[in-house]
Amino acid sequence: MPADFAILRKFLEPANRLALLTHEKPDGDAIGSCIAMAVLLGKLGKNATPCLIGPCPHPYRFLTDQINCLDILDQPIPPGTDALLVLDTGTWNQLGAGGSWLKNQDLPRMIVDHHRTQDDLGGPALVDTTAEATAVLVFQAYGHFGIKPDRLAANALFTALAFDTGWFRHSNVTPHTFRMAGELVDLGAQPTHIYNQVHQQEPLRRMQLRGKALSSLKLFHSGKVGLLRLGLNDFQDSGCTLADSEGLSDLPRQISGVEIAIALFEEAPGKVRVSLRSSGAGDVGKIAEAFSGGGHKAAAGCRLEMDLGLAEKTMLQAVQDQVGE
Ligand SMILES: [Mn+2]
Repeated sequence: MPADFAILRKFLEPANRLALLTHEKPDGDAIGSCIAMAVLLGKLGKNATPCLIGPCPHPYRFLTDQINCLDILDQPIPPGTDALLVLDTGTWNQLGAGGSWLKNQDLPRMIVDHHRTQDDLGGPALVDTTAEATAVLVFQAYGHFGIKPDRLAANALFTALAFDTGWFRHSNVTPHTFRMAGELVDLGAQPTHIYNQVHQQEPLRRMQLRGKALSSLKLFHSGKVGLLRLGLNDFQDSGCTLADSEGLSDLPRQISGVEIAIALFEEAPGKVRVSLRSSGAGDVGKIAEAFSGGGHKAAAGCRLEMDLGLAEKTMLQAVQDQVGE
């Protein structure tokens, strides 16, 4: 359903100073949409501040460095704030610690989002589930108000669009996605610079951990299951923590024929974090649930209280039915 921007216009009319909130662990779309919206509201003569739940993740600082952003866990809401916009989420769960912050604010609020799941956050919502990213709605808002994104906004919108489409690889990409990307480049967006900032700033320790993960890769169940494992010593040797394992769980799926990926990360002696991915018919959410974890059909996780060796046997057995072995 196309978004009705009259609702946004009406909501914004009495507002002069807005705080823009997005979900916890903000990604490219969350941060890019907030920044582009803050620029738009500035051009409409309003004062708008992106408010993040925690510090801005490093890959996106090239954007947040160019505009005043707050960390609401650390800083108070700007005095005189008279309205709130929530971008790229519509659920209390996704707001995490920002949820109680939002509940404590006695201010009108509106939601701008593209996710299907929506709670009642206490205000009107502009939701278009057909949009590739929330940034698509923010870009349309520029059109609605007859304003052109400046270079910062164009870079922020491009970052958001690229992030939520996996750099134009995911199945949500349409001809519209490429047209919007082209328009943003016309407006000054710099895709090469963005890619370098977001994806080519890895610390050496993460690359070394990736090397260890890659050399641990093994195939099981006629090549339909790929498994990698990292022990406590692997993390210690490369100076990494569990947080550095982000993104590694996808590696086994890149092998031809692999339908289910299992990644085992030893977080403490006798404690293993399991990450599961499925690219075929298998439902890894069900497997994780059987071990008190959770997730979706294609991505899920759980924790096991056992050593790595036993965790490997346990998970290989658990996925067996899903790959028809
Ligand atoms: Mn999004």
